Amino acid sequence: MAVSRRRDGIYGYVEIDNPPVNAIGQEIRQGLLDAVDWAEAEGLERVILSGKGRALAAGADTREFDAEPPPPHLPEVANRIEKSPVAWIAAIHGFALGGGAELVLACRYRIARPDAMIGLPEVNLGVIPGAGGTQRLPRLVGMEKALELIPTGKPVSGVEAKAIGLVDELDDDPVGYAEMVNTEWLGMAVPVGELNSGAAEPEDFAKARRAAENRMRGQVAPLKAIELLELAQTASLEDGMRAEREAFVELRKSEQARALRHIFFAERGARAPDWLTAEPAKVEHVAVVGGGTMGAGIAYALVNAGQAVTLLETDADGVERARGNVGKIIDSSLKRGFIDDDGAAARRGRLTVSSDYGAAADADLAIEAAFESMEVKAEVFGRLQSVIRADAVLATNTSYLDVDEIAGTLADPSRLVGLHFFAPAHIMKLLEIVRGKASSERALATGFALAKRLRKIPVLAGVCDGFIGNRILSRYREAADTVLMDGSTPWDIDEAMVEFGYAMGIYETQDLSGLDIAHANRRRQDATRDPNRRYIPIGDRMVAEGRLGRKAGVGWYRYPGGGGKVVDPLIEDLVREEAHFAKVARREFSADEIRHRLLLAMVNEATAILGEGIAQTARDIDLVTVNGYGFPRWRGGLMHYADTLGAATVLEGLEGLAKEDALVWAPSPVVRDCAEKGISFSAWRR
Ligand code: T1G
Repeated sequence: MAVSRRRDGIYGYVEIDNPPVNAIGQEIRQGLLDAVDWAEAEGLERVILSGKGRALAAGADTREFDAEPPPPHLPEVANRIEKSPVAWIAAIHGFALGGGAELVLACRYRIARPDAMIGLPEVNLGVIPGAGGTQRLPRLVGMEKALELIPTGKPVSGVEAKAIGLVDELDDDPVGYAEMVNTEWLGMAVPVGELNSGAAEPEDFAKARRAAENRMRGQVAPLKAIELLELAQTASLEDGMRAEREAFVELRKSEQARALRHIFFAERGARAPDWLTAEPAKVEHVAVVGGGTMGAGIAYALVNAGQAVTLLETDADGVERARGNVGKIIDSSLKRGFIDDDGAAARRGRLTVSSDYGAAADADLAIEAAFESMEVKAEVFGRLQSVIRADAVLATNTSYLDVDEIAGTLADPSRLVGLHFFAPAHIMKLLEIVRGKASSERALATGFALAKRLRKIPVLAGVCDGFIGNRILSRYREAADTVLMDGSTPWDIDEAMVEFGYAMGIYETQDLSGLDIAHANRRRQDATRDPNRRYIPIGDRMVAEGRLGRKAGVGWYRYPGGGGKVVDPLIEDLVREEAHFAKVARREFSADEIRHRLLLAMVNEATAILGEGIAQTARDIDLVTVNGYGFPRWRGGLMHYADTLGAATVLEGLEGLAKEDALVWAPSPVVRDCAEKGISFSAWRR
């Protein structure tokens, strides 16, 4: 890790070298400061700043953020570069993000590769640009553009950067171009800090605030960034940067920033467990069985990652439907510019759709994504194992069914693993890798290797009803339905959880997916349900009334003309009637009480999952809840949030609720254990 520097004549070359992403830690900051002194002492005419390896710099080293980062601080480095009599030129390839972009803004001149990525994404980590970004960016690209980029954290490509004036030139060899920049021209470049900061209309700031409050509801950093941009219109660079620094230091210590850093690093730490040393199968050709929504999404994710795919269906009609489903995704990716015509052709070229299982005979892996019925899955695996190579790994995408039972239908159960994708499978990053009792380590390792290839977030799960995420969701739904029966409404419950930070409440979400899915799961559980556990029938009543959700035009809400949701007073009558039949004395529930119950229900279920070894760590539960179930990212995940409450508080809350229903609210052993030991849920280990 270092900042290397060399001279060639009157040119200086300064290169940031801190693999893998040139994060700017203390050593890099010191190295840059030393390079400014060196260039001046050598009387150089220019310094060309670049990054070694894949990019210029990923930004400040966020691993330093849990404590006061050691000096020198990045604002000082940026200011020294800007004020130096030696002109610094930024030569940008790969990404220049956060502090990396702030160094670029401090340079006198900027050249980028067209495919570079430049941005100030700090709000995604719960902070704001802390080294001049909020003060220099509007001076360079104008306030309206700065209002678009900083509160959203959105990066721009090199081409877009050139178009808005964030960089001066585009070239495939930014360093080479920097060597040819005309001296007089360079001499005329005005330091960004000396430019006037563009102003914007009050309505522009109001619009940015509304956008931040809509899209990043509950988050502090985007609004603070807008405040600092507003200040940049009138304050000197020095005063503006002072205010920015104070705000950054404050935010860096905030719960939201800690939560967002937690999930950022948790996602990057999601990989095969250390004990899993088996060699994964080499996977080049994958069979996917079932070309419905899930199967088509999985097939696209695979061809998108360069894998050959044979998508199997039952008959000619099924083949056409499947081909159409994947074709729709390819066309959409094409239309949105994610791929070009050649890319689309290459993906189509890697896809075979057939009703002949023999077409998958040489597949290295088969993923079953057929109808959620044990009979169908048994039939699919029976056919697969009769044609596919004996060393091929088999996987099921089941959301709820028992992976061990499916494995039991195979001659060799050890080759089966669960790969639970989340719809849409080519977009959602979460992948629950379900370990059956018989799953071989090779099969598991193959699942993790596939996750890496697909750039998914893998989480190891044990076998239980719903694995990790769906089991927590079932408990969330049960707790919500209980509050509904006992006195609330779907919209009050949804609003309470949206205020907590969910983008959408559980009732509106269920209307999207369809009430029949949970209904089918409740029927499947009838045989094993604890007869002493209070059963909430309202969901069954809804299905009985044909209120299946958006697809039926009515569910928990009504969707007139297929449009947006509207509250439906009829629901209150249905609930009142069911409550009457159940002899429930209904009462009011405040939003706080709704949140208290629903969140404690989920935390308790999650700790039970932890205690049973279905999930390995609290961090894994955070990955699942944030990346698969809409838990607010800026709260760090369900268990990170539970740790902000503390185990003792969770225990006390559960014991309070247990007075009304001891069975449903019994604190899990892990809650008791953490409360007694005074440890966090994230520290708990089996
Ligand atoms: N600090 C420390 N480590 C980082 C890092 C960072 N900023 N960015 C990435 N890493 C690690 C990551 O944990 C992983 O580690 C490895 O690098 C590869 O990352 C003062 C305050 C740059 C687009 O928000 O968006 O500057 O797992 O798997 O998919 O105003 O990383 O290998 O041990 O993500 O190719 C602002 C955050 C910081 C950018 C690369 N910057 N990073 O994506 O690789 S705050 C950011 C990213 C700041 C200043 C402010 C992505 C990437 P490991 P990766 P990737």
